[in-house]
Amino acid sequence: MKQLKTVIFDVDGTLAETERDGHRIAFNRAFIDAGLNWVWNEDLYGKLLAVTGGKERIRYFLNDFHSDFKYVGNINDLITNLHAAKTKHYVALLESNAIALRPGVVRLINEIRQAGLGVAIATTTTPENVTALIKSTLGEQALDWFDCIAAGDIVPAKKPPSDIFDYCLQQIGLSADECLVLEDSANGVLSSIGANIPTIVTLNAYTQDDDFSGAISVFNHLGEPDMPCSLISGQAISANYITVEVLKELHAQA
Ligand code: XBP
Ligand code: MG
Repeated sequence: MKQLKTVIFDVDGTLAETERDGHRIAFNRAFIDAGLNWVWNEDLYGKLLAVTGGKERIRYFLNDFHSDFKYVGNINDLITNLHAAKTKHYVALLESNAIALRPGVVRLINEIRQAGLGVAIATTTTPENVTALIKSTLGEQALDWFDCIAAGDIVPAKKPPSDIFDYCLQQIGLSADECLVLEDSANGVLSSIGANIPTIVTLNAYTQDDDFSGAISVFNHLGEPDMPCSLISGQAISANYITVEVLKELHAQA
């Protein structure tokens, strides 16, 4: 295994728990704006998360959960317009500091950079959402910390296909075995493993029952010095929370 050079972060569910209280709320506000009586409650949204990408998720909802919906106009235009409205609501939520980064994220990003390693992002969410999350939690200057922010429709196929990670590797000019991915979901792990990148998982309430086959280790979160993380499955670590040294150890054993 080559030396670790860059850590690639997923966004939703990994950097921050954005789905239940962020994206889901924004979708529902967009539906209200459009005069639609659709309500994605927490339980239904957990089912809809099987599909990544907000536009793709609306289409999945219509096909599999609301197939009796009749629409006179072009359904593709409806989906595009709903998603644009949703993104506006989501960005507004982030700008109101509604969403915080998960435990250990700021600490670990700083440790990675201080160790002279790179950080990058590979996500299916819309680029504006990544910009808004980083600006609202780390400050605008933090956008320059990332060697690549690969997001949304920049690639033809969203996770689970490996397109977004393949694109990210190509942009940062590194091979898969020089990198390590932090993900939160089965779709994300399928994508990063599909790109042959060693992967570690920090799961969350929506993904706790996901299949993380192929990941080196699964943890409940990254931890902090005063908030130990727990190993859920996979390779054990010698520390109580994830540090850049732990990442290097796990990467070397991949
Ligand atoms: C999670 C997703 C995204 C968000 C919604 O992305 O699947 O689609 O749920 O964002 P990741 P958009 O875990 O890869 O960060 O509506 O902008 O798609
Ligand atoms: Mg995710």
